[in-house]
Amino acid sequence: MNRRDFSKQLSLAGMTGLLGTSIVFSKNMPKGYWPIALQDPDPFSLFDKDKEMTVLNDRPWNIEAKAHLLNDKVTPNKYMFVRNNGRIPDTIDVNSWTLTIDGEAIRKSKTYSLQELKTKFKPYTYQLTLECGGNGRSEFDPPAKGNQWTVGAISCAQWTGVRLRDVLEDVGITDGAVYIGYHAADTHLSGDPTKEPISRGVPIKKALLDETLLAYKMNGQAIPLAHGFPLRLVCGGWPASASGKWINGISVRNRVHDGAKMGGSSYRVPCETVAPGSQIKETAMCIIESMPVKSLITYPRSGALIKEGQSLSINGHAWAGELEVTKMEYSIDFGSTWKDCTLEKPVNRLAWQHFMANVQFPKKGYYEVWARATDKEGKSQPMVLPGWNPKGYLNNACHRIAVKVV
Ligand SMILES: Nc1nc2c(c(=O)[nH]1)N[C@H]1C(S)=C(S)[C@@H](COP(=O)(O)O)O[C@H]1N2
Ligand SMILES: [Mo]
Repeated sequence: MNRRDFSKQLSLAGMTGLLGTSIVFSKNMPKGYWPIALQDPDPFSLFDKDKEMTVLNDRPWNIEAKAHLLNDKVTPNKYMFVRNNGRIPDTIDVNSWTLTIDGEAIRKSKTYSLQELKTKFKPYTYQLTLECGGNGRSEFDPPAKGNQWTVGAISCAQWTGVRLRDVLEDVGITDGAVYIGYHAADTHLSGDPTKEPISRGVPIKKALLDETLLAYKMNGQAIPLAHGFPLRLVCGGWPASASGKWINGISVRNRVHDGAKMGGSSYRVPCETVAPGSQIKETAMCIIESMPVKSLITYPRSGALIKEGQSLSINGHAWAGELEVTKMEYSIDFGSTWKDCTLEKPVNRLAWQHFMANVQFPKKGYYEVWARATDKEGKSQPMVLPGWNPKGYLNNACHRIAVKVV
Protein backbone atom coordinates (compact mmCIF):
# COMPACT_ATOMS: atom_id res chain seq x y z
CA MET A 1 0.00 0.00 0.00
CA ASN A 2 1.62 3.20 -1.11
CA ARG A 3 1.08 5.80 1.57
CA ARG A 4 0.15 8.61 -0.80
CA ASP A 5 -2.35 6.61 -2.78
CA PHE A 6 -3.74 5.20 0.39
CA SER A 7 -4.29 8.61 1.94
CA LYS A 8 -5.80 10.10 -1.20
CA GLN A 9 -8.86 7.93 -0.86
CA LEU A 10 -8.98 7.23 2.82
CA SER A 11 -12.08 8.71 4.39
CA LEU A 12 -12.12 10.37 7.78
CA ALA A 13 -13.94 7.30 9.08
CA GLY A 14 -11.13 5.15 7.68
CA MET A 15 -8.51 7.26 9.48
CA THR A 16 -10.51 7.12 12.69
CA GLY A 17 -10.59 3.36 12.38
CA LEU A 18 -6.85 3.10 11.90
CA LEU A 19 -6.08 5.56 14.69
CA GLY A 20 -8.51 3.88 17.05
CA THR A 21 -9.97 7.23 18.10
CA SER A 22 -11.53 10.31 16.52
CA ILE A 23 -9.52 13.27 15.21
CA VAL A 24 -10.80 16.11 17.39
CA PHE A 25 -10.04 19.04 15.05
CA SER A 26 -10.56 17.05 11.87
CA LYS A 27 -12.49 19.88 10.26
CA ASN A 28 -9.30 21.99 10.28
CA MET A 29 -7.27 19.24 8.68
CA PRO A 30 -6.10 20.05 5.12
CA LYS A 31 -7.64 17.89 2.41
CA GLY A 32 -5.51 14.85 1.64
CA TYR A 33 -3.53 15.33 4.86
CA TRP A 34 -2.06 12.17 6.28
CA PRO A 35 -1.91 12.21 10.10
CA ILE A 36 1.64 11.72 11.39
CA ALA A 37 0.58 8.76 13.49
CA LEU A 38 -0.35 6.98 10.28
CA GLN A 39 2.79 7.82 8.35
CA ASP A 40 5.01 4.86 7.60
CA PRO A 41 2.32 2.69 9.09
CA ASP A 42 3.30 -0.02 11.48
CA PRO A 43 2.11 -3.21 9.77
CA PHE A 44 1.68 -5.02 13.06
CA SER A 45 -0.91 -2.60 14.35
CA LEU A 46 -2.28 -1.85 10.89
CA PHE A 47 -3.17 -5.51 10.32
CA ASP A 48 -3.45 -6.65 13.94
CA LYS A 49 -0.48 -8.97 13.62
CA ASP A 50 1.75 -10.24 16.37
CA LYS A 51 5.11 -8.43 16.62
CA GLU A 52 6.94 -11.70 16.09
CA MET A 53 5.58 -11.99 12.55
CA THR A 54 8.12 -11.32 9.79
CA VAL A 55 7.50 -8.55 7.26
CA LEU A 56 9.00 -9.64 3.92
CA ASN A 57 7.83 -6.71 1.85
CA ASP A 58 5.81 -3.54 2.33
CA ARG A 59 4.96 -2.76 -1.30
CA PRO A 60 2.88 -4.84 -1.51
CA TRP A 61 2.51 -6.09 2.05
CA ASN A 62 3.78 -9.61 2.59
CA ILE A 63 4.05 -10.96 6.11
CA GLU A 64 4.77 -14.46 7.37
CA ALA A 65 4.58 -16.42 10.60
CA LYS A 66 7.33 -18.37 12.33
CA ALA A 67 6.77 -22.07 12.95
CA HIS A 68 6.21 -21.70 16.69
CA LEU A 69 3.57 -19.00 16.15
CA LEU A 70 1.40 -21.50 14.29
CA ASN A 71 0.78 -23.74 17.29
CA ASP A 72 -2.96 -22.98 17.54
CA LYS A 73 -5.31 -25.56 16.09
CA VAL A 74 -7.27 -22.78 14.41
CA THR A 75 -5.00 -20.00 13.15
CA PRO A 76 -5.96 -16.64 14.68
CA ASN A 77 -5.64 -13.48 12.59
CA LYS A 78 -2.56 -12.29 14.48
CA TYR A 79 -0.53 -15.27 13.24
CA MET A 80 -1.96 -15.50 9.75
CA PHE A 81 0.40 -14.76 6.89
CA VAL A 82 -0.48 -11.97 4.45
CA ARG A 83 0.27 -12.28 0.76
CA ASN A 84 -0.65 -9.45 -1.57
CA ASN A 85 0.09 -9.03 -5.24
CA GLY A 86 -1.31 -5.54 -5.52
CA ARG A 87 -2.64 -2.77 -3.35
CA ILE A 88 -5.24 -3.56 -0.72
CA PRO A 89 -8.49 -1.79 -1.64
CA ASP A 90 -8.93 1.12 0.74
CA THR A 91 -12.46 2.22 0.08
CA ILE A 92 -14.80 -0.64 0.76
CA ASP A 93 -18.50 0.01 1.15
CA VAL A 94 -20.11 -3.15 2.45
CA ASN A 95 -23.59 -1.85 1.70
CA SER A 96 -22.92 -1.42 -1.99
CA TRP A 97 -20.59 -4.41 -2.43
CA THR A 98 -21.71 -6.79 -5.16
CA LEU A 99 -20.59 -10.05 -6.73
CA THR A 100 -21.21 -10.51 -10.44
CA ILE A 101 -21.22 -13.98 -11.96
CA ASP A 102 -20.52 -13.89 -15.69
CA GLY A 103 -18.48 -15.72 -18.31
CA GLU A 104 -18.94 -17.82 -21.46
CA ALA A 105 -20.37 -20.79 -19.58
CA ILE A 106 -23.35 -19.25 -17.80
CA ARG A 107 -26.80 -18.62 -19.22
CA LYS A 108 -27.17 -15.00 -18.12
CA SER A 109 -24.90 -12.97 -15.89
CA LYS A 110 -26.26 -12.14 -12.46
CA THR A 111 -25.24 -9.72 -9.72
CA TYR A 112 -25.80 -10.32 -6.02
CA SER A 113 -25.47 -7.89 -3.17
CA LEU A 114 -23.61 -9.14 -0.12
CA GLN A 115 -26.87 -9.19 1.77
CA GLU A 116 -28.53 -11.34 -0.90
CA LEU A 117 -25.69 -13.84 -0.79
CA LYS A 118 -25.97 -14.09 2.97
CA THR A 119 -29.74 -14.48 3.09
CA LYS A 120 -30.52 -16.45 -0.05
CA PHE A 121 -28.02 -19.28 0.46
CA LYS A 122 -27.26 -21.60 3.34
CA PRO A 123 -24.06 -20.81 5.25
CA TYR A 124 -21.40 -23.44 5.94
CA THR A 125 -18.32 -23.33 8.14
CA TYR A 126 -15.11 -25.25 7.46
CA GLN A 127 -11.56 -25.04 8.69
CA LEU A 128 -9.48 -24.75 5.51
CA THR A 129 -5.76 -24.96 4.90
CA LEU A 130 -4.37 -22.12 2.80
CA GLU A 131 -0.71 -22.36 1.87
CA CYS A 132 1.02 -19.99 -0.51
CA GLY A 133 2.43 -21.92 -3.48
CA GLY A 134 5.76 -20.19 -2.74
CA ASN A 135 5.97 -21.22 0.93
CA GLY A 136 9.54 -22.48 1.49
CA ARG A 137 10.89 -20.59 -1.53
CA SER A 138 13.88 -19.23 0.42
CA GLU A 139 15.58 -22.62 0.29
CA PHE A 140 15.73 -22.93 -3.48
CA ASP A 141 19.10 -23.04 -5.19
CA PRO A 142 19.66 -21.44 -7.65
CA PRO A 143 17.50 -18.93 -5.74
CA ALA A 144 14.04 -18.14 -7.02
CA LYS A 145 12.85 -14.55 -7.29
CA GLY A 146 9.86 -13.48 -5.22
CA ASN A 147 9.03 -13.28 -1.54
CA GLN A 148 11.54 -15.35 0.36
CA TRP A 149 9.02 -17.29 2.42
CA THR A 150 10.54 -19.65 4.96
CA VAL A 151 7.92 -21.91 6.55
CA GLY A 152 5.21 -19.48 7.64
CA ALA A 153 3.01 -18.88 4.59
CA ILE A 154 0.43 -21.38 5.81
CA SER A 155 -2.77 -20.95 7.80
CA CYS A 156 -5.80 -22.97 8.77
CA ALA A 157 -8.56 -20.63 9.88
CA GLN A 158 -12.26 -21.28 10.10
CA TRP A 159 -14.17 -19.83 7.16
CA THR A 160 -17.90 -19.21 7.00
CA GLY A 161 -19.76 -18.45 3.82
CA VAL A 162 -22.00 -19.84 1.13
CA ARG A 163 -21.09 -22.60 -1.27
CA LEU A 164 -19.91 -21.34 -4.64
CA ARG A 165 -21.81 -24.33 -6.07
CA ASP A 166 -25.14 -23.10 -4.67
CA VAL A 167 -24.61 -19.67 -6.20
CA LEU A 168 -23.52 -21.08 -9.57
CA GLU A 169 -26.58 -23.37 -9.60
CA ASP A 170 -28.78 -20.37 -8.93
CA VAL A 171 -27.22 -18.54 -11.89
CA GLY A 172 -27.22 -21.60 -14.13
CA ILE A 173 -24.02 -22.86 -15.69
CA THR A 174 -23.80 -24.66 -19.03
CA ASP A 175 -22.18 -28.00 -19.88
CA GLY A 176 -19.33 -26.03 -21.40
CA ALA A 177 -18.03 -24.86 -18.00
CA VAL A 178 -14.33 -25.70 -17.63
CA TYR A 179 -12.88 -23.26 -15.10
CA ILE A 180 -13.78 -20.35 -12.89
CA GLY A 181 -11.75 -17.16 -12.55
CA TYR A 182 -12.10 -14.54 -9.84
CA HIS A 183 -12.03 -10.75 -10.12
CA ALA A 184 -11.21 -8.58 -7.15
CA ALA A 185 -11.09 -5.00 -5.91
CA ASP A 186 -7.36 -4.72 -5.19
CA THR A 187 -5.41 -2.54 -7.62
CA HIS A 188 -2.28 -3.05 -9.68
CA LEU A 189 0.95 -1.69 -8.20
CA SER A 190 1.53 0.30 -11.38
CA GLY A 191 -1.65 2.25 -10.67
CA ASP A 192 -3.05 1.21 -14.05
CA PRO A 193 -6.80 0.71 -13.37
CA THR A 194 -7.21 -1.58 -16.40
CA LYS A 195 -4.77 -4.13 -15.00
CA GLU A 196 -5.76 -6.74 -12.42
CA PRO A 197 -2.95 -7.62 -9.99
CA ILE A 198 -4.13 -11.22 -9.93
CA SER A 199 -7.12 -13.08 -11.35
CA ARG A 200 -6.79 -16.80 -10.84
CA GLY A 201 -9.21 -19.66 -10.45
CA VAL A 202 -9.78 -23.39 -10.33
CA PRO A 203 -11.26 -26.08 -12.58
CA ILE A 204 -15.05 -26.29 -12.37
CA LYS A 205 -14.81 -29.60 -10.50
CA LYS A 206 -12.95 -27.92 -7.62
CA ALA A 207 -15.30 -24.92 -7.77
CA LEU A 208 -18.29 -27.20 -7.20
CA LEU A 209 -16.93 -29.00 -4.13
CA ASP A 210 -18.79 -28.66 -0.83
CA GLU A 211 -15.86 -26.86 0.80
CA THR A 212 -15.34 -24.20 -1.87
CA LEU A 213 -16.82 -21.12 -0.25
CA LEU A 214 -17.63 -17.53 -0.92
CA ALA A 215 -16.68 -16.57 2.61
CA TYR A 216 -17.68 -13.51 4.59
CA LYS A 217 -16.44 -14.60 8.01
CA MET A 218 -13.10 -15.76 9.33
CA ASN A 219 -12.94 -17.37 12.76
CA GLY A 220 -16.51 -16.24 13.42
CA GLN A 221 -15.95 -12.56 12.66
CA ALA A 222 -15.95 -10.30 9.63
CA ILE A 223 -12.88 -11.16 7.52
CA PRO A 224 -9.99 -8.80 8.39
CA LEU A 225 -9.23 -6.28 5.64
CA ALA A 226 -5.87 -7.84 4.72
CA HIS A 227 -7.51 -11.24 4.24
CA GLY A 228 -10.24 -10.21 1.84
CA PHE A 229 -12.98 -8.22 3.59
CA PRO A 230 -15.85 -8.28 2.79
CA LEU A 231 -15.93 -11.34 0.51
CA ARG A 232 -13.37 -13.99 -0.29
CA LEU A 233 -13.22 -17.15 -2.35
CA VAL A 234 -11.72 -20.01 -0.34
CA CYS A 235 -10.41 -23.09 -2.15
CA GLY A 236 -8.77 -25.10 0.64
CA GLY A 237 -5.84 -27.40 -0.11
CA TRP A 238 -4.87 -25.60 -3.32
CA PRO A 239 -2.20 -22.91 -3.64
CA ALA A 240 -3.74 -20.02 -1.70
CA SER A 241 -3.45 -17.85 -4.81
CA ALA A 242 -6.64 -19.59 -5.98
CA SER A 243 -8.47 -18.11 -2.98
CA GLY A 244 -9.25 -14.62 -4.24
CA LYS A 245 -9.59 -11.85 -1.65
CA TRP A 246 -11.93 -8.82 -1.97
CA ILE A 247 -13.80 -10.56 -4.78
CA ASN A 248 -16.48 -8.80 -6.76
CA GLY A 249 -16.70 -11.15 -9.72
CA ILE A 250 -16.52 -14.79 -10.75
CA SER A 251 -16.30 -15.70 -14.43
CA VAL A 252 -17.39 -19.19 -15.42
CA ARG A 253 -15.14 -19.95 -18.35
CA ASN A 254 -15.40 -22.39 -21.25
CA ARG A 255 -11.61 -22.79 -21.18
CA VAL A 256 -8.84 -22.62 -18.61
CA HIS A 257 -9.07 -19.14 -17.08
CA ASP A 258 -6.48 -16.80 -18.59
CA GLY A 259 -6.47 -13.98 -16.03
CA ALA A 260 -3.41 -12.32 -14.50
CA LYS A 261 -0.93 -14.83 -13.01
CA MET A 262 -2.45 -17.85 -14.73
CA GLY A 263 0.23 -18.10 -17.43
CA GLY A 264 4.01 -18.16 -17.82
CA SER A 265 5.78 -19.37 -14.70
CA SER A 266 3.16 -17.93 -12.29
CA TYR A 267 1.86 -20.66 -10.01
CA ARG A 268 3.04 -23.16 -12.61
CA VAL A 269 5.83 -25.73 -12.42
CA PRO A 270 7.55 -27.89 -15.04
CA CYS A 271 5.21 -30.80 -15.84
CA GLU A 272 8.25 -33.12 -15.67
CA THR A 273 11.21 -32.81 -13.28
CA VAL A 274 14.02 -30.63 -14.67
CA ALA A 275 17.65 -29.96 -13.68
CA PRO A 276 18.05 -26.92 -11.37
CA GLY A 277 18.43 -23.71 -13.37
CA SER A 278 16.98 -25.12 -16.62
CA GLN A 279 15.13 -23.00 -19.18
CA ILE A 280 11.64 -24.37 -19.60
CA LYS A 281 9.27 -23.86 -22.51
CA GLU A 282 5.92 -22.34 -21.59
CA THR A 283 4.12 -25.38 -23.00
CA ALA A 284 6.06 -27.62 -20.62
CA MET A 285 4.67 -25.83 -17.55
CA CYS A 286 1.63 -27.12 -15.63
CA ILE A 287 -0.71 -25.22 -13.29
CA ILE A 288 -0.29 -26.16 -9.62
CA GLU A 289 -3.43 -27.84 -8.31
CA SER A 290 -3.69 -29.73 -5.00
CA MET A 291 -0.73 -28.87 -2.71
CA PRO A 292 1.72 -31.63 -1.73
CA VAL A 293 1.95 -33.39 1.64
CA LYS A 294 3.68 -31.30 4.31
CA SER A 295 4.00 -30.78 8.06
CA LEU A 296 5.30 -28.30 10.58
CA ILE A 297 6.56 -28.75 14.13
CA THR A 298 4.97 -25.86 16.00
CA TYR A 299 6.11 -26.82 19.51
CA PRO A 300 8.74 -26.44 20.81
CA ARG A 301 10.47 -23.72 18.83
CA SER A 302 13.81 -24.59 17.32
CA GLY A 303 16.63 -24.33 19.86
CA ALA A 304 14.83 -26.09 22.71
CA LEU A 305 16.94 -27.08 25.71
CA ILE A 306 16.01 -30.11 27.77
CA LYS A 307 17.61 -31.90 30.69
CA GLU A 308 19.17 -35.29 30.25
CA GLY A 309 16.71 -38.07 30.98
CA GLN A 310 13.67 -35.91 30.25
CA SER A 311 11.43 -36.56 27.30
CA LEU A 312 10.31 -33.82 24.96
CA SER A 313 6.69 -33.39 23.88
CA ILE A 314 6.49 -32.16 20.32
CA ASN A 315 3.41 -31.21 18.35
CA GLY A 316 2.42 -29.66 15.07
CA HIS A 317 0.19 -29.92 12.02
CA ALA A 318 0.21 -31.91 8.79
CA TRP A 319 -1.73 -31.39 5.57
CA ALA A 320 -1.80 -32.80 2.05
CA GLY A 321 -3.90 -30.65 -0.27
CA GLU A 322 -7.03 -32.59 -1.27
CA LEU A 323 -5.82 -35.72 0.50
CA GLU A 324 -5.79 -36.83 4.09
CA VAL A 325 -2.49 -37.39 5.90
CA THR A 326 -2.39 -41.01 7.05
CA LYS A 327 1.00 -41.27 8.75
CA MET A 328 3.20 -38.91 10.73
CA GLU A 329 6.70 -39.79 11.87
CA TYR A 330 9.70 -38.15 13.48
CA SER A 331 13.41 -38.86 13.43
CA ILE A 332 16.18 -37.76 15.81
CA ASP A 333 19.02 -39.28 13.81
CA PHE A 334 18.93 -37.27 10.56
CA GLY A 335 16.36 -39.51 8.96
CA SER A 336 18.05 -42.84 9.51
CA THR A 337 15.22 -44.25 11.63
CA TRP A 338 11.66 -43.01 12.13
CA LYS A 339 9.09 -43.40 14.90
CA ASP A 340 5.34 -42.84 14.69
CA CYS A 341 3.64 -39.73 16.06
CA THR A 342 0.01 -39.70 17.20
CA LEU A 343 -1.97 -38.23 14.34
CA GLU A 344 -5.48 -36.79 14.67
CA LYS A 345 -8.15 -36.86 11.98
CA PRO A 346 -8.97 -33.51 10.34
CA VAL A 347 -12.04 -31.68 11.73
CA ASN A 348 -13.31 -31.64 8.16
CA ARG A 349 -11.92 -32.33 4.70
CA LEU A 350 -9.14 -29.86 3.67
CA ALA A 351 -8.28 -28.92 7.26
CA TRP A 352 -4.83 -29.59 8.65
CA GLN A 353 -4.35 -32.42 11.15
CA HIS A 354 -2.59 -32.26 14.48
CA PHE A 355 0.22 -34.57 15.55
CA MET A 356 2.11 -35.08 18.77
CA ALA A 357 4.86 -37.33 20.11
CA ASN A 358 6.94 -37.87 23.20
CA VAL A 359 10.56 -37.87 22.12
CA GLN A 360 13.33 -39.60 24.08
CA PHE A 361 17.02 -38.86 23.57
CA PRO A 362 19.78 -41.42 24.33
CA LYS A 363 22.31 -39.01 25.85
CA LYS A 364 23.50 -35.40 26.18
CA GLY A 365 24.26 -33.51 23.00
CA TYR A 366 22.86 -31.81 19.91
CA TYR A 367 19.94 -33.31 18.04
CA GLU A 368 17.57 -32.36 15.28
CA VAL A 369 13.98 -33.50 15.32
CA TRP A 370 12.73 -34.02 11.79
CA ALA A 371 9.06 -34.51 10.99
CA ARG A 372 7.68 -36.38 7.99
CA ALA A 373 4.08 -36.77 6.85
CA THR A 374 2.72 -39.35 4.38
CA ASP A 375 -0.52 -38.88 2.48
CA LYS A 376 -3.30 -41.33 1.68
CA GLU A 377 -1.67 -42.23 -1.64
CA GLY A 378 1.58 -43.19 0.10
CA LYS A 379 3.55 -40.07 -0.88
CA SER A 380 5.90 -38.75 1.82
CA GLN A 381 7.72 -35.47 2.29
CA PRO A 382 11.25 -35.44 0.89
CA MET A 383 14.10 -34.81 3.33
CA VAL A 384 15.83 -32.42 0.96
CA LEU A 385 14.45 -29.80 -1.38
CA PRO A 386 12.14 -31.36 -3.97
CA GLY A 387 11.89 -30.65 -7.73
CA TRP A 388 13.48 -27.34 -8.68
CA ASN A 389 11.23 -24.95 -10.60
CA PRO A 390 11.82 -21.37 -11.82
CA LYS A 391 9.60 -19.63 -9.26
CA GLY A 392 10.44 -21.79 -6.25
CA TYR A 393 7.04 -23.33 -5.60
CA LEU A 394 6.04 -26.46 -3.69
CA ASN A 395 8.92 -26.89 -1.27
CA ASN A 396 7.54 -29.58 1.01
CA ALA A 397 10.85 -30.77 2.50
CA CYS A 398 10.70 -32.07 6.08
CA HIS A 399 10.62 -29.43 8.80
CA ARG A 400 13.32 -29.70 11.45
CA ILE A 401 14.03 -28.20 14.83
CA ALA A 402 17.26 -28.11 16.84
CA VAL A 403 17.27 -29.59 20.35
CA LYS A 404 20.06 -29.67 22.91
CA VAL A 405 20.06 -32.18 25.73
CA VAL A 406 22.12 -30.75 28.60
N1 LIG B 1 -7.47 -10.29 -4.80
C1 LIG B 1 -6.39 -10.95 -4.41
N2 LIG B 1 -6.52 -12.20 -3.93
C2 LIG B 1 -5.44 -12.90 -3.53
C3 LIG B 1 -4.13 -12.34 -3.62
C4 LIG B 1 -4.02 -11.01 -4.10
O1 LIG B 1 -2.94 -10.44 -4.20
N3 LIG B 1 -5.17 -10.35 -4.49
N4 LIG B 1 -3.04 -13.08 -3.26
C5 LIG B 1 -3.24 -14.54 -3.34
C6 LIG B 1 -2.11 -15.28 -2.81
S1 LIG B 1 -0.77 -15.48 -3.82
C7 LIG B 1 -2.16 -15.90 -1.57
S2 LIG B 1 -0.91 -16.87 -1.03
C8 LIG B 1 -3.34 -15.71 -0.69
C9 LIG B 1 -2.91 -15.18 0.66
O2 LIG B 1 -4.00 -15.09 1.51
P1 LIG B 1 -3.86 -14.31 2.90
O3 LIG B 1 -3.16 -13.01 2.65
O4 LIG B 1 -5.25 -14.16 3.40
O5 LIG B 1 -3.04 -15.19 3.81
O6 LIG B 1 -4.29 -14.82 -1.23
C10 LIG B 1 -4.51 -14.96 -2.62
N5 LIG B 1 -5.61 -14.14 -3.04
MO1 LIG C 1 0.62 -17.13 -2.84
